[in-house]
Amino acid sequence: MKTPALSSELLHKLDAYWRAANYLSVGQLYLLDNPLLKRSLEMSDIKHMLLGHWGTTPGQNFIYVHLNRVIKKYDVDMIYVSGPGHGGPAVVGNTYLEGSYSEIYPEISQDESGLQKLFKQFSFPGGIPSHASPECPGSIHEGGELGYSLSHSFGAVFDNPDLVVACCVGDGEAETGPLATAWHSNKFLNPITDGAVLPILHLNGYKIANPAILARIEREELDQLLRGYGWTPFYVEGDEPDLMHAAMAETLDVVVEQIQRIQHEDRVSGNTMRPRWPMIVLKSPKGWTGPKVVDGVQIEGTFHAHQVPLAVDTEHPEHLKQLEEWLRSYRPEELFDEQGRLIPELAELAPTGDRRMGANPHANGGKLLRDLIMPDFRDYAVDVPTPGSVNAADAHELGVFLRDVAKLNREQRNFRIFGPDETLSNRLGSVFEVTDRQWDARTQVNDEFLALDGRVMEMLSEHQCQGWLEGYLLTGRHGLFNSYEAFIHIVDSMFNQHAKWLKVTAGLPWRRSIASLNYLLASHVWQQMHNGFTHQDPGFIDHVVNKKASIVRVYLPPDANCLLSVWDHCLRSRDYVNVVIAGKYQAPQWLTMDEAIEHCTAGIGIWQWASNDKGTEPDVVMACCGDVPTLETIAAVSIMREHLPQLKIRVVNVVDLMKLQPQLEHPHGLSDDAFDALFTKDKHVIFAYHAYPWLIHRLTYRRTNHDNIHVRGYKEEGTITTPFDMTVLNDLDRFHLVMDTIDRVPKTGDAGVHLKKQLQAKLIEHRQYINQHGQDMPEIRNWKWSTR
Ligand SMILES: Cc1ncc(C[n+]2csc(CCOP(=O)(O)OP(=O)(O)O)c2C)c(N)n1
Ligand SMILES: [Mg+2]
Repeated sequence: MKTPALSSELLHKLDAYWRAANYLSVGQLYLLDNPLLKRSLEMSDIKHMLLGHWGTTPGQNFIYVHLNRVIKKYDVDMIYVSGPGHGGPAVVGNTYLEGSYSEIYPEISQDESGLQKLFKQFSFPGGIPSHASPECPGSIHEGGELGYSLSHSFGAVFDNPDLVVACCVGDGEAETGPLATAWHSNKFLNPITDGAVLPILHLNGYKIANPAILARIEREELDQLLRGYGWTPFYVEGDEPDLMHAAMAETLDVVVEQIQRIQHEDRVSGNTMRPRWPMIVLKSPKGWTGPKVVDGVQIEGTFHAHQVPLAVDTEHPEHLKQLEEWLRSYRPEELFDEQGRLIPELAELAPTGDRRMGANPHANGGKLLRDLIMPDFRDYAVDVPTPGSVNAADAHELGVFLRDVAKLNREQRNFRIFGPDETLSNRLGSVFEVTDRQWDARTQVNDEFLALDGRVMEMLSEHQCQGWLEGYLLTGRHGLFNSYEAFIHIVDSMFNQHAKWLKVTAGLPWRRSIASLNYLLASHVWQQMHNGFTHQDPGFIDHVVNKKASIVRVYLPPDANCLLSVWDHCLRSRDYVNVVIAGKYQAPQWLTMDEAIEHCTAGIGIWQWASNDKGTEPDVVMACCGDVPTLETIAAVSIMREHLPQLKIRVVNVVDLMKLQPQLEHPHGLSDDAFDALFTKDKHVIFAYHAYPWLIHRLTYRRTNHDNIHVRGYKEEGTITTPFDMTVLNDLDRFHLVMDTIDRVPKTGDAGVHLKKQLQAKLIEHRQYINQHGQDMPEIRNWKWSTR
């Protein structure tokens, strides 16, 4: 007969440890004082505002305690991801019990006074949030917004062959779109070079106020669902603690051994079949071990257990006694000594040193971060003898550079490119000269660039790409997410959460810097010839700039050399979210590499070669931001310099959008003097902008000359049409820009009136031409910059 995983002595110790974790959790929810219950509870011991979540917490405590056991038994390098991160008391309590919490926060000491502070600080002004927030050691996943636990877990194990991420998935969380498709991540995991994710689906039956779907379908259906996603589920179910401890221990031994066997077989014996990785379904009551009934209402095992199950206040004085009974049911006097320290027989159950999940360096990824080996981006320069004399596809040029980033860091295995399905269509195909898309599902003869090992991760789920990349970055690696500009909105909310995480971690000295989250949005609003209106939406920028100025950066490089310079910067930067928008089609190149470096370092500047205001105040400032608006502006300037030669024009190009904001609001912001020096205090500024025009007003509304800034941008006019017509539909084309200038600058006089008439006729000619020929007029297609 097989010996049980747990001796009865160990079983009782594990149960005691679990009781200690549960006790700490209830203490965090309720207690201001009297942390060891050395005297009877009084109303003054209770917090005035009772905040937090009990329902998920005992189950997560149970999981954590059992993970500790297998970490020790098998010496597993493991971190824990709490999908329902609202179970904050569980991760805080467990990291406190294992000692990692007090090492980071010495004032929360492992004694009675530390316990009191631990309890008080939870969900308390000046204290800590109720989730597995950045303040919590061992966390890479706050779990406030549900749905991303599995994606983060997979991101963490890519290129970490020895790491196992145990991921608690809420049965409610499992209903979210991102989580529902995250099960497929197993088709992207390389068992040889990546680690393993152990999902633990927490079937506690309920969400906030509803049953969870997966808890209300038949076992066979659930089993088929999980097996259909490629997993091998193991079930641990019940509510009787001793039986549950025995079952969980036994099951965890089986799954850990299975994970090790799979890895061993693939790594040593060269098995190449996609493994059916094990997972656990843990069915336990919501609010397990808490009050069974309160005021006649069933609590344990129902959705009523979700938050604080027992209101203890002056209106419910009788609940004070019930709370005391609940707390005493864990028998704290058997768990903590007189000084409030966990007794040694229990403390020794936790792993030690970096094996403690709260101290594992993977969960403070900056500790493991190694700089990328960077090629010299100047070597990838497009040769630009004179402005506008050559064409290139910006994203393609970047792809050549990224190819070599991938190549140079092949040994380090710390750089990956994520995207839904668009690495090729975003013109980054050069990377496939040195690597492939990682793929562990079946392959067929006509497949291209698919391999078990590859630096490119493509799954048609923006949520997965974002979640994987976040997990990858948070565990100390580098990467980028390339996507269509319109569809990056799908992850607006995930971006929010990551930006919030970065903001909070910036205030935690023990959290080390991590690589920035870099977005490359090629296939932008102005270049959607294949797709039309659905694919035309430049609003992600508007969303991004709501976040803390210390975190977000937005770049719109006008040409390939600028794009290269910007990316060199982004890949070296830390703790930011960088959004870079770039074109992918052949377009005029403006700056030499040296000029591009100077321009991008400044972030904004006057293009002297296009301007004719040398040494004087201009009559008009033609400002531009984005590759297509820059092209239209330069073309407009060439028309004006030919037809209105007396007009003094200054061209200002913006690469770094945040330059426009006041210095006080963004670290990149120009001083008012510097802004006025570029945009003047009183001249008209015709501003051609890549995205929705209102943002430029929002960024510049405090500037001296704001009343004279007239912005042209995307105003939600789109369809399948020619590239130039897209700008015409939105009044951003060269002709409109010139007509705008004529309308606003009296100095253009009769010559201006005459020119305007010609341009109006041109617009009619344009419409007729494209309707007849289906492409732009030759004078548009073949236009080149020149000043006569
Ligand atoms: C995306 C998202 N939608 C809604 C919520 C609000 N919310 C918080 S907890 C919760 C229920 C979670 O249920 P489950 O995942 O089963 O967690 P548990 O039962 O373990 O508490 C909901 C809907 C949220 N946090 N995130
Ligand atoms: Mg639930």
